[in-house]
Amino acid sequence: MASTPLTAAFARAFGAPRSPHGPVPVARAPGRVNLIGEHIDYCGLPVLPMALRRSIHVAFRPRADRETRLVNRDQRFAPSAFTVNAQIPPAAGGDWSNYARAAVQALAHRFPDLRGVDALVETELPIAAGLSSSSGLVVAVALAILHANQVTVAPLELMELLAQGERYVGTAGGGMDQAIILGARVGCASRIDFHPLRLTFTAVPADWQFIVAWSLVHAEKSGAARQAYNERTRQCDEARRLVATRLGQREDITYPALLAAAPVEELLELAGATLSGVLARRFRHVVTEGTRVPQAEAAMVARDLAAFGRLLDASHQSLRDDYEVSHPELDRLVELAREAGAAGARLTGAGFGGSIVALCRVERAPDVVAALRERYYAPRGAASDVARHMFTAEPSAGAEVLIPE
Ligand code: NG1
Repeated sequence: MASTPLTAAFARAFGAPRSPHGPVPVARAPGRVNLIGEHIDYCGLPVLPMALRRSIHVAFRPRADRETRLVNRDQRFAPSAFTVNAQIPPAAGGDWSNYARAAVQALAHRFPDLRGVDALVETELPIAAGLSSSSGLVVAVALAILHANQVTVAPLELMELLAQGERYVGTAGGGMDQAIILGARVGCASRIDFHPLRLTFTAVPADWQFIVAWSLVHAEKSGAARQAYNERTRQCDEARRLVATRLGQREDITYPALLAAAPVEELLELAGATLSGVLARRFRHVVTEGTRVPQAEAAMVARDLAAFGRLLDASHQSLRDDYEVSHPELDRLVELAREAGAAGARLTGAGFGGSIVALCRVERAPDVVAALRERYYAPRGAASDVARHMFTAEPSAGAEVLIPE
């Protein structure tokens, strides 16, 4: 690490590393692509993501006081500074540093005596592309602070702490992102169960290739998309309570318990008879997506690419029509990927813009990539930058602190 440009940039931003400590350590947090199980983590239902190789890197140095200073190598994001404590005032809405503040505040709650860090942030992840650059920043900053203070937290506890902590930014998110970013295993997708949190790994077949393609539409979670996201979490809650009551179950029954209490067909029938049109559609997405996740996991175990692809397609349709979180550009990308020979494709992440994930056999991937370049990116004037917008996704390892030699 010692001679990486990141370390050199750190020295330019904060001064050369003090001897005898030598070069600075770097916290690395990968992005993630959710394969299936979209908009159901906050309903407590399992999801199936994997980590990406593309990561956020945070080079850091412990400070002797409680200040934290952040510099981003991307100059669109202004430097920021705050004092480590359990009540950190947020920067303006949408400011990138709020994700770092979220992480530090959550840790300061748990460990009152933490010192701060000087930190230089660099990301290979496209921002607001549905690949969890925001939770990557939360996790990387958290690992930097923990390492700088020589504090350890058990992985599952840290996943939950940071999932709660990220709500600081105003999104009522589930716990998928922090869990996969911290817990991913190389070569594998992870089924994440909630309450209690648990990760179960399945090897991604070597002849499967997932392709991630950004729609060129930013899915800014700080704007209207946040409201739309939070609105859906409330709608899911209300739908669950109404259906549970109609079924003669306790109002506070969880979605997993509800799915165990009655067959999906019966739940959908009850929902149709009980809920308004919008709520019935939201409910239908949640319960059908909830059934697709174990089916997809089984298809991966059985190496049944066609079955996995059909589930991706069904998920996209449900997100588009029932959950209404797609975007015409995502629909177009999905359509083009399928026409080019993908076994299936869907929007990934929260939607409202962002990226798609498509699945094909490894040998087919060049055709799919070429078709998207020519038919999606070229007409939009983005063909020259295509490697930034579209890439093949290798299931990668979770976050870590890299210590210089
Ligand atoms: P992204 O794609 O990062 O906006 C969000 C939530 C997830 C999950 C997905 C939809 C956060 C940090 N992430 O992800 O928990 O609900 O949407 O499946 O809120």
